[in-house]
This record gives sequence, structure tokens and C-alpha cells, in this order.
Amino acid sequence: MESLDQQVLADLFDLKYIAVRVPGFYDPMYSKSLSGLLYQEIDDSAGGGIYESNIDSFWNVMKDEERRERYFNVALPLQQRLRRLSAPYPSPVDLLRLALDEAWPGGAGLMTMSGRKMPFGITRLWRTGSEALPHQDVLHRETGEEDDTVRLVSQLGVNIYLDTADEGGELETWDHVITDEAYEDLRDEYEGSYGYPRSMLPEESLLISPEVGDLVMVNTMCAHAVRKITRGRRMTVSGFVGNSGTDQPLRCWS
Ligand SMILES: O=C(O)CCC(=O)C(=O)O
Ligand SMILES: [Fe+2]
Repeated sequence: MESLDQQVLADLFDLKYIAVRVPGFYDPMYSKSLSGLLYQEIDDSAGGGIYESNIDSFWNVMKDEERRERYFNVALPLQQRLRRLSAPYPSPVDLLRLALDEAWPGGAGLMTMSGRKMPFGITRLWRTGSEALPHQDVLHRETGEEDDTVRLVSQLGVNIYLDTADEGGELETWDHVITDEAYEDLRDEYEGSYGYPRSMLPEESLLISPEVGDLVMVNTMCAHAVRKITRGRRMTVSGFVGNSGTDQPLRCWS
């Protein structure tokens, strides 16, 4: 795809596609310079590069009051930091949010929970040896009954690749949905819809090797994984986009 439009988003939400790639969504030169700054920040941080992501994803803070508080508190500072590091160019996350807003009839904005804005666009460093096992990302499986987030019809995972691995680190996705009903029986074994064995999935998968600056969106109801990075490292700006109806804003969070 050359750019985002309503049709391509709708088709991805409806699973007419399982993945969409927008090559060079963020200028590769800007991507390289931004990832350089982000690597440096991590190397300079106390303890020297122990963290892989600048903040916890929502999944990680769900059960911990203190981390949850911190998560909400950094929502806006996080956007501002990326803006500052990207200057004089626009932040890749801002560009994405604008592209979604312009493409979708209901617009797009940050997801809120109990009136508080959620962070969108966490930067993630994937070191040599790291991988993500097959999983799904489904917000309503992670929030409790008491949560007041909008019920989403469908959810996308969005990643902008600021730097890519020399070997490995492909995004792999399957044309295979594990329904909420089927997941109920798997919940105890695969907490967080994470770690499905490949033997449970179809043999055929789609392997995406992103280039620097690419935006790749996947429907996260489909099982997907990140192949192990065997050489080099990769840096992504990562988030989710929820659909709660064409006339409703897309909700963005990480
Ligand atoms: O880093 C990637 O390529 C994909 C990560 C992922 O699982 C997601 O965005 O849902
Ligand atoms: Fe995922």
C-alpha cells in the first residue's frame, strides 16, 4: 500500500487482509537518526541498557496498581519526548495518528480509560536473541469486567520499524483466528493469549521482513509472532488501534 485509506483499514479490520505494509511510511533517513538517538538513550540509562521498552505495555501493568499509575502518568510525556527526539522532523507516532484520523470517518484519538489517556507508540528495542512467540493481542481479554474502555469490534497491531535486524526478526502472521470461545479453554495454559505452540497453527504463514521506515499493521486476532533475531537488533515504535465502529474514533494505545 502506498498510503492508508478507509478501505484498507476496513478490510484489515474485517480480515480481508491479515497484514498491510506501507513502505517508507516514515522517512528511512529520519528513522535511522531517531533510532540512533533512542539506542543512545538506552545505553546511557542507569544500569546500562537493561530495559527493552521505554515503558510497560498495558498488558504488563494490568495487575499492578503502581505500574498502572506510572503507565497513565507517562502517556503525554512519552509523546512529547518522541516529538523532541524526532525534531526537526515530525514524530512517527504523530504522523500515524494523523494518517488514521484523516483516513477514518470517525477520526482517531488516544484511548482513554476512566477518563485518563493511554500512551501510544512505545519504543521497543529487540536485542539479538529476542523473539515473540505466537500470540494474539485482544484488549477485552486483558481488562477485567469492571473496566470502562469501549468494547472494540476489532484490533490492529501497528509497528513502525526505525531499525531492522541484520538477520531474523521477521514478523510472522497466520491466517488463523483463535476465537474468544476457543480461548476460554486455553486461558490457563496461555495467559495473555501468548505462547501458542506452532503445532497448533496452520503450516502456512506469512513472513514479513520490514525495511527501515516501513509501517506494518496486522489484525491481532490472528496469531502472530516475531522470529528470533539472530544477528543485529531492531527498534520499533509500537501500538494498537481499536475499532469500535465506522462513525467512532479509532482508539490508539500501547
Ligand atoms: O514487532 C513486531 O514486528 C510485531 C510485534 C507484535 O506482536 C505486535 O505489534 O502486536
Ligand atoms: Fe502482538
